[in-house]
Amino acid sequence: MQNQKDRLFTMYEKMLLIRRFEEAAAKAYATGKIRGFCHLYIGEEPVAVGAIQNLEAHDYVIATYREHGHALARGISPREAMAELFGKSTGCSKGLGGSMHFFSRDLNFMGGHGIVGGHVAVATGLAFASKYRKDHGVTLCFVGEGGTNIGGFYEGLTYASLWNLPVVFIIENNLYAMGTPLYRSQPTHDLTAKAKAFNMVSERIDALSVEKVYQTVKKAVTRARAGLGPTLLEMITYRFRGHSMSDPAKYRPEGELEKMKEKDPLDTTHAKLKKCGFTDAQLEAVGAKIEEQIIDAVNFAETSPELSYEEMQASVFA
Ligand SMILES: Cc1ncc(C[n+]2csc(CCOP(=O)(O)OP(=O)(O)O)c2C)c(N)n1
Repeated sequence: MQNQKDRLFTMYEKMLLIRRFEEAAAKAYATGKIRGFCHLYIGEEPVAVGAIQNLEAHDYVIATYREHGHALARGISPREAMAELFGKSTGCSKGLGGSMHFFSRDLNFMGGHGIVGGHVAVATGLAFASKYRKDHGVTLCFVGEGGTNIGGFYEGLTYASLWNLPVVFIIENNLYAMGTPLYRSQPTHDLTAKAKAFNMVSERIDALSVEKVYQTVKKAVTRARAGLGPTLLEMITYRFRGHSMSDPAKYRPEGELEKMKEKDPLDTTHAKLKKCGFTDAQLEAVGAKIEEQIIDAVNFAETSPELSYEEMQASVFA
């Protein structure tokens, strides 16, 4: 088991990998190498990293279309992730899914889902499978705050609670559902209020600290693994970019983004690591290693072949 200091270093490394991956994806998108939808996770890194750090190999992760970060945190390689964005056969979904549909059966990473909130019911099914097999597996389900207004969310939470399933629902509340701010779409600002209807344990936290996310999810995962049932967590976070690559994000109040950037979780974690005794050289070395990994991932994606017509056809039901 890692001590607290080393765990923070590991989580910093993962957050930095996600940040640099997303920056490279934005660049490739701007030059037309990535097409279709592309939703970046920049600013929200502590949520996926802190949460997934708690998992074992037989646990499940399921997420929305903003899932590049969760996939990398779960262990999908930057090469496979970038190749998926480029639509290449070497991608984690063979280039057939693209940005919104990362998938890995080996890593129990069950997507990548484009239908807002629909995957919450799938998460409940995954947790049911773990309980049925009695393997003590836990499912982490990530959903946006907008997704909590959707029918699938209520269906998923109802059965998770009724059947006491080992699942942790994590609301990634980044304050905007596309361009709609929270106050225009939700009658309550405390989304854990929704847990009461399902008699479910809940907690709401400021998710700018990766260590805080880790500790909060740890409690919920421990409960789930012990057969004590589901938890609903609300994590207050912020996305630094628009909803997708085609959104200039003009709907934010002036100065909000700049204020949030002053609390950039990567900067605060970097500062914490220095306080813990990590040297500039150590932190620069991790940055350099990640830069190399990202350059390698982009080269790999660029030079990988596309799927053949026959291979594509084999994936189509007619
Ligand atoms: C069922 C459904 N309705 C609408 C959409 C269009 N849509 C895509 S993303 C989105 C906003 C979702 O916001 P939120 O759940 O808060 O997640 P975020 O993008 O902020 O991470 C909407 C309405 C969709 N994909 N699926």
